[in-house]
Amino acid sequence: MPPNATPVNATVFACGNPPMAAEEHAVMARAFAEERMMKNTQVNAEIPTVNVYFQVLASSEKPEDGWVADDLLQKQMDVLNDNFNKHGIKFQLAKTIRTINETWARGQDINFMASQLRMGSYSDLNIYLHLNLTGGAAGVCTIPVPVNGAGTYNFDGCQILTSSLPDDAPYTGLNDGKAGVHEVGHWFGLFHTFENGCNSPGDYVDDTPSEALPPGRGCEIRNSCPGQPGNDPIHNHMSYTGSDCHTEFTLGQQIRMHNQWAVYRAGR
Ligand SMILES: [Ca+2]
Ligand SMILES: [Ca+2]
Ligand SMILES: [Zn+2]
Repeated sequence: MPPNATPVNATVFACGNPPMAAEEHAVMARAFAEERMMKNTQVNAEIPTVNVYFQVLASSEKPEDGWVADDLLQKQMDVLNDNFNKHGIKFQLAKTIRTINETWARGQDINFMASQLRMGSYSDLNIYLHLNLTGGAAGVCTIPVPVNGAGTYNFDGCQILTSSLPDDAPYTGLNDGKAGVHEVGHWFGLFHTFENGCNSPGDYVDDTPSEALPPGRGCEIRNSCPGQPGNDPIHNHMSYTGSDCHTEFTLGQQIRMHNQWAVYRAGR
């Protein structure tokens, strides 16, 4: 392979999602206030089994060029279900689409890519698998927004590195599928637990302790915001600690995901 075709084997978890924008602050503040008023009664709001479209972007039909085998995709499905089922969210594989396109496999021109490839409705999840992503991220994903024509709709979905899939060869790297779990958390309207650093209201979720921005790596217990209650949420999927530390969503995040689904994705 030419030098620029070497797949990125991410070993440190990082995500390409930017800090919360001003309009997102407004949306989250409203959700936060509404959930408090409802006293969390919508925790069991039904989410139908979510269809997953895997969009495999490869530079050739060789496995090392991103042509991911079905069993590996099934393992990623299993990791998603293992981590979301306990929160009332289930996934089923709808279709796998494999596309040979060197540019897209390298994470370039992805808006045009999505406009060409995205499948299903706004309640269906497209997961794009790339050899590289901009800035060395392991993934990036859209958050739910009001559907306003094909423009917003087409760009909806998650991008993750092929090397973050839960397996070894030929894609070494994170190897646990947790990057996918984190990105799908964004797809359901969750933000990073270090949003706003130590400043209230943090990520607008009550039961995720604040952590400094950016949080430290590694799974050791720490308290980067001593002025705020609780130790850092090192085991939270929406933290940056390291995907091997990531084991949980909180009840508050579960409620947020269900409510964001009901507001933005259900029936759309
Ligand atoms: Ca919080
Ligand atoms: Ca603290
Ligand atoms: Zn993220």
